[in-house]
Amino acid sequence: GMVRKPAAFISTISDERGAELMYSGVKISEVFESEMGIGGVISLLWFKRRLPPMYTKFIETAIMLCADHGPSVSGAMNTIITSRAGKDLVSSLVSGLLTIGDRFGGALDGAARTFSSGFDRGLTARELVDEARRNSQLLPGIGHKIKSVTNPDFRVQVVKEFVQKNFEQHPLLDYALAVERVTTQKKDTLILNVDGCIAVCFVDMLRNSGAFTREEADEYINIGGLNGIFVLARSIGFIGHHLDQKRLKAPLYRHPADDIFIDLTTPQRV
Ligand code: Q5B
Repeated sequence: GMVRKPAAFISTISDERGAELMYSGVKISEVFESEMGIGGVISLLWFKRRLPPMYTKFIETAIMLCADHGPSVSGAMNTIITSRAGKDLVSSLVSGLLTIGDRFGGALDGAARTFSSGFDRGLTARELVDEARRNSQLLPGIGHKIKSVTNPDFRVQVVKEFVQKNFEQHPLLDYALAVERVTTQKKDTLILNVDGCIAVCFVDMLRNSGAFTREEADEYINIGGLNGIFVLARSIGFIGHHLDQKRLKAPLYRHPADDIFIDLTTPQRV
């Protein structure tokens, strides 16, 4: 009989071969008729299911809040400098995106793993903080360079209030807030930051929305998809910064020498 050539790869999220483009089995016409918005499109292409409107609204809220945070943050500076070096949109964008990681913007996956692991092992907030200190680890999702208890981050407030008002259960958010109460005793900048807050609320959505099995929820935490929210959101801002610099016809950037301490006297390490 006929033998089918083995496929080079398998893809399970979209299909453009028929009369209509499909996102995870949903026709593009239906995507528009149902007015699912960008949150709905993300839920189809990232999670292969239609999440209820409250959760697509949560995803959209997170994206809107993380779209930009001014020109001083690592990623925006990289984008601006690259743009001013005469580079194109894609180069400027990826140069900004490459700064996203454990310290800047990319703490969502680590926060989801750390807080859910502490919660699942039944550690108290204090025990989780002590464990991190014993292992000389910083808690992902805790701490901010500028924001503090006395200078709260409005973005965190919005996410927190949305989830407290709309999610039936939010045990991970409650746990992370208990951890924040411990860490802010040490220093008032050690707040639950925007990465951390979105991450724990995401875990609450994955675990308690009824849309995912527990195995699926754990898988999304393990494969590290949550940083995608910040990456996608901040791409909006980085593109904005690139266009801004081009519009301003900003020249090549060179950092002022008087802002750099050059010290050639430190002994060489061999
Ligand atoms: N300590 C964020 O550091 C920052 C601790 C901690 C336990 C912690 C730091 C950190 C984890 C990674 C994280 C996401 C680097 C941040 C973002 C998006 C953004 C950015 C924007 C946007 C801040 C002082 C003392 C020391 C430390 C201890 C610090 N963090 N202990 N767990 N997590 N966090 N990143 O202020 O005893 O004195 O040595 O890495 O969640 O990126 O807007 O800018 O939208 O663009 O320099 O919001 O927290 O703090 O290093 O002076 O630490 O606190 O061990 O203790 P800082 P340090 P000690 S949101």
